[in-house]
Amino acid sequence: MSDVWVTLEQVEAGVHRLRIERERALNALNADVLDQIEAALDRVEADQSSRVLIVTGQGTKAFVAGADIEAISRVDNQAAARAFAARGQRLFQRFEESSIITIAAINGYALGGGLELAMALDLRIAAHSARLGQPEINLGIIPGFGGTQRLSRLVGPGQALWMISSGEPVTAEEAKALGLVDMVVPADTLMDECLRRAHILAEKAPLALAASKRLVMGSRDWTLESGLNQEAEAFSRLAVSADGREGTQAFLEKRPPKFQGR
Ligand code: CO8
Repeated sequence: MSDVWVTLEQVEAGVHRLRIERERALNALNADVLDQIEAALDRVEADQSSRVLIVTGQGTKAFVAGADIEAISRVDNQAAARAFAARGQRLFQRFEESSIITIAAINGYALGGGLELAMALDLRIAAHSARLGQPEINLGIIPGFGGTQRLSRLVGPGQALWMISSGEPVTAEEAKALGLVDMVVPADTLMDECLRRAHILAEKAPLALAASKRLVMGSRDWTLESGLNQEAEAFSRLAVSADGREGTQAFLEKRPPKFQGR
């Protein structure tokens, strides 16, 4: 049996925390770690009550310092390299396609495949001490788990090209200014802030929560016309859903709503 490098715990109703626990290699991603992340995601998705997933790394030094360089160094043919890249890309895409809202708790270095994982998650909250970058160029390679595409969508092509072609990392504050992370907090309050946000989300009407993610994230790829059509369609379904009726009625009756996910 391989080592256990990923743990999953339910921290409150609807909220799970996935932790990559390979601290001695700064939580670097090898094939086993990717498999274990996927197995954890399967478990979260199989649980109908899941609303939010927080992803973080073990220790105070790294979120994830990249794909495992030792494993990359052993790849000796193009097909295997392509398969490894495709493996990571597919997995990270699953986080985006999930109806569960995902939060990256960036507790330290988020480099290479680590930044690529964080960028595939929905919200990014970083500790002041975090450093984020795509240093693959220093290894003679480029990002292969989605970095060339997601970084440019988040920070624009000029900054993305600078980060990818120079390999220079940015501080958490710089990442915030670039729109690469949503919030920067002291390291010792990082998990509390993520849990606070997760709690707020987990109490919302589940169908509206999932629709919010699908529509906002989809807006990156759709035309405005298509996005507006999809918004109106989702709005119309939610407006007459049981939770839509309950939410508006509860407001009028000045009481908290009781949402049921239908
Ligand atoms: N892979 C494997 N091991 C790693 C990695 C990594 N990405 N990062 C750190 N480690 C290991 C180190 O080798 C070291 O191990 P040991 O103690 O056995 O020597 C241990 O973690 C601690 O690291 P350091 O001693 O280097 O710690 P420092 O504080 O001196 O430095 C750094 C921290 C700056 C984070 C440094 O470790 C570093 O530069 N790491 C590599 C960062 C990097 O280049 N990441 C990109 C990797 S490539 C990638 O992600 C490609 C993604 C797409 C793949 C597509 C596949 C085809």
